Amino acid sequence: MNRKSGFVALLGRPNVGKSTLMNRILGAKVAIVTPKPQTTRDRIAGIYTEDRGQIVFLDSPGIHKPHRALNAFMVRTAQRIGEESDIVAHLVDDREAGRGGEDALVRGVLSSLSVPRLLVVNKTDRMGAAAAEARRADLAKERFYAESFLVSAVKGDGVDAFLSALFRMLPEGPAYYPEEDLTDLPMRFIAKEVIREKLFRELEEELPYSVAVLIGEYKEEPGKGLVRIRAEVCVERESQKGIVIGKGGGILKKVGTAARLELEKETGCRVYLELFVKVVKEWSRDKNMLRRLGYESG
Ligand SMILES: Nc1nc2c(ncn2[C@@H]2O[C@H](COP(=O)(O)OP(=O)(O)OP(=O)(O)O)[C@@H](O)[C@H]2O)c(=O)[nH]1
Ligand SMILES: [Mg+2]
Repeated sequence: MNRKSGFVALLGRPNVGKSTLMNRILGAKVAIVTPKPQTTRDRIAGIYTEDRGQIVFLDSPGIHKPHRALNAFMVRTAQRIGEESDIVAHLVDDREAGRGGEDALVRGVLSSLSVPRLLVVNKTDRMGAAAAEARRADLAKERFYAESFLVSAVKGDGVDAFLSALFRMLPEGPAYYPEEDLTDLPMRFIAKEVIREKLFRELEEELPYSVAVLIGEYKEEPGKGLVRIRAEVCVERESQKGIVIGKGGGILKKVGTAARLELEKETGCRVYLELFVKVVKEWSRDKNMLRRLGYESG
């Protein structure tokens, strides 16, 4: 049998489990995951290669009402990811209507695409079989989707059936990436994301949404089995700085330790990680600042 290949977008509202599903399929952590919505901000490619061929999964920012320039960038990124894909998987979970008409926004993006759409109802472990099936049947009844699936990204249920359908639908074609690759993202980017994940998990309320990470230095010293990373944690206001640093530097220390341990595992090296907090006034509303922080979309 000839091998299949193609790009599959994972689209949907924030927090439905797009990144978790991609990591589950890859059997590795490529995308960061947190319990908070709007965790993913960029196009995150996850490369899955096996006997049947190669699928490049494109994890995307959750589609939501864009209040700030950062959010507009995120939604634009999701739209573009849909446009560069051969198949779009629309993930939903057990929550019905989204805040600010998110369901309608997702529907708008999906309608604008000409590729096959698949419905993936995720978090079946939490929903229970009957409720999950009811949700699937309800959403699938209009024939908006070519096929529909029930999965639990956390437990792995239903993921094989989803994968088999993708391989069935994709055309024959060559692998786009070497088969041992898991992503096209450089370690420098991964480091930024890992630090951001720890900040997202540690901070509350609006703070996660006011934080960006800029890697100032990423230096490998293979002779010493060492990686030196210097990163700036950018917040939007002076008042946020103290909260991110925490009493006696406690929060920043906790974030730094958690990020360092994960990056040591990832790189197989010792990691020296230095974090600094810096105020970049209202960066999330400023297009030029966004570009400087790596959120660029032409
Ligand atoms: N119970 C359960 N929880 C899940 C499942 N999949 C994801 N989650 C949880 O849902 C939350 C959001 O998961 P993510 O993978 O970050 O969701 P996302 O769609 O990538 O979110 P954004 O990047 O914010 O758009 C996390 O707390 C996950 O652990 C699942 O199958 N079952
Ligand atoms: Mg995500």
